[in-house]
Amino acid sequence: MIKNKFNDTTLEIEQGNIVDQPDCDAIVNAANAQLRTGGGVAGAIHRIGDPKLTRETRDLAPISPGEAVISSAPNFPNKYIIHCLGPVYGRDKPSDKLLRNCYANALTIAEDNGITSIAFPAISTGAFGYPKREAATIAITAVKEATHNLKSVKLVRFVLFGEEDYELHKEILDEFTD
Ligand code: AR6
Repeated sequence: MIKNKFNDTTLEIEQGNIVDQPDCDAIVNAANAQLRTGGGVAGAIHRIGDPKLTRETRDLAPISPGEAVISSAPNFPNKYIIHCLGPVYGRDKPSDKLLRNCYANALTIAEDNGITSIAFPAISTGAFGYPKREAATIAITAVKEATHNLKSVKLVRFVLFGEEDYELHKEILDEFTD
């Protein structure tokens, strides 16, 4: 795990599973527009949270690329799940802006709900095909920019499934270090 502080917020990069972040108030789902179960992150989250989770999220759907919504976190140790719809790379444009919006909107919702710690997966980099290096740069830039306005959120953790993704994020965070 590596970490870096921007303003009053610590940014952590960790290798692991998004469904196993018991010390975070909120975890983020790399959702689909209908906020249903799916593959990857959405599958892992809904396997634990359903059927209660889908009963709750179906009233919040559909959402558009870049948008984020919040639900409770049934069967999880966390208080909330924030569901973000990332852009499908090459289809939802401008992809970079839409991906940035996911992180910015999720953090705004976190602030509004008094969340102090939040864990993100690498949104759009699985089924949605976003090139990993570009996505990692956008994610870290978006969080770093958002820290100027964060009061409640003190910890933002990026949870990377694979070792390669973890190393890539570490490398990019290093580039951001003054
Ligand atoms: N914990 C952390 N990271 C994970 C996990 C996990 N349990 N599982 C996968 N990843 P994806 P997307 C990584 O496909 O690209 C779904 O089917 C994965 O290696 O979950 O935003 C939904 O229903 C990848 O780097 O999300 C949507 O239709 C990253 O998380 C669609 O996929 C994101 O992969 C969303 O696609």
